[in-house]
Amino acid sequence: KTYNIAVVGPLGLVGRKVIDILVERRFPVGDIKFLGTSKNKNKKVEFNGESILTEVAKEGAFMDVDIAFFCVDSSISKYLAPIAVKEGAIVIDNSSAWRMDNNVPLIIPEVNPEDLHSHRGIISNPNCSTIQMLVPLKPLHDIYKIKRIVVSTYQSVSGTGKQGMEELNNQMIDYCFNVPMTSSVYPHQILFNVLPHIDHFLENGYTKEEMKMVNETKKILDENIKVTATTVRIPVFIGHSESVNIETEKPIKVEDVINILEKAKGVKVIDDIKSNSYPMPIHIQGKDEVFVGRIRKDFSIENGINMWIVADNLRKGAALNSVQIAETLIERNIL
Ligand code: 2RA
Repeated sequence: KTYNIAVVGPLGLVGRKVIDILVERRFPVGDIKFLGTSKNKNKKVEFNGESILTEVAKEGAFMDVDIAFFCVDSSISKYLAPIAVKEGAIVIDNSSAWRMDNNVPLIIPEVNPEDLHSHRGIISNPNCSTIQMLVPLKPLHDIYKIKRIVVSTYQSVSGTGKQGMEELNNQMIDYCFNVPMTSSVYPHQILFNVLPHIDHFLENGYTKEEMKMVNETKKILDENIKVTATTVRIPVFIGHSESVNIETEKPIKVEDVINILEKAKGVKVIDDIKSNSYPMPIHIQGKDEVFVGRIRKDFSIENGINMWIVADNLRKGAALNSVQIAETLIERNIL
């Protein structure tokens, strides 16, 4: 059996990755259409050696679609996803528009696939930094019950989209030619800098990105977990890194954590300090797994562990997770 697919926003970083990953994973695609703005109509998009022209994403475009991957801004998703559902498609949405909606499951296939059964047409893909944190924490939570998470992130500019990558690239060129750098995407220079600021500031003093990590973790893993986050943008093109500290209810040993994570689905442990081996963005680009290293005891509390988590934010943090959601829908026969 094959499924008719629409990719909404096929020219963005995540949309393009969804298209690549559908081919790579031999997803059972029947017909496929690429839907964008009227400005981007009739642009060529390659799919499996074929050149397909983009169409306009509008009412009526989803009549013959089984699964629509939405890789667009929240405002577009808010308006268009209900239309797609009404026309018979299941929407897998990458924006933050629906994540905290009680009627919309927020899914990481390795963590909470069972929540898919309650979907009413729209399924939300979590924020990239939440996804890569929860893939390794889920098997630990199942055994040791995590009480509190303290996370600091080191997020690449591709998390902002093409324009973030272009800004870092342009600042590198300006630096090389000794001309003044300009910043328009970020409030400060990103080259040679670190910005403790992702998305906008909220009234409570945290950024929206920080509160996404708090709220999404509660919705996906356990509403009783306490989470505090500091999210930071760094001058790396692809790959988000995270320093994660967990405090558990039950006693927890480093050797057991390593054993559990080595067997966990979607996780790869790289942890050998004697050979300076730990996960880094330069090595994980293009990889599907979530990489964990620097696993060590937190000596400041009774039951605590520190770890370093790195993943390709465009793949597991976005496009791959979306395609895995679609695969899980098929496996569980809930399309
Ligand atoms: C970022 N979390 O890295 C965003 C992308 N979804 O900015």
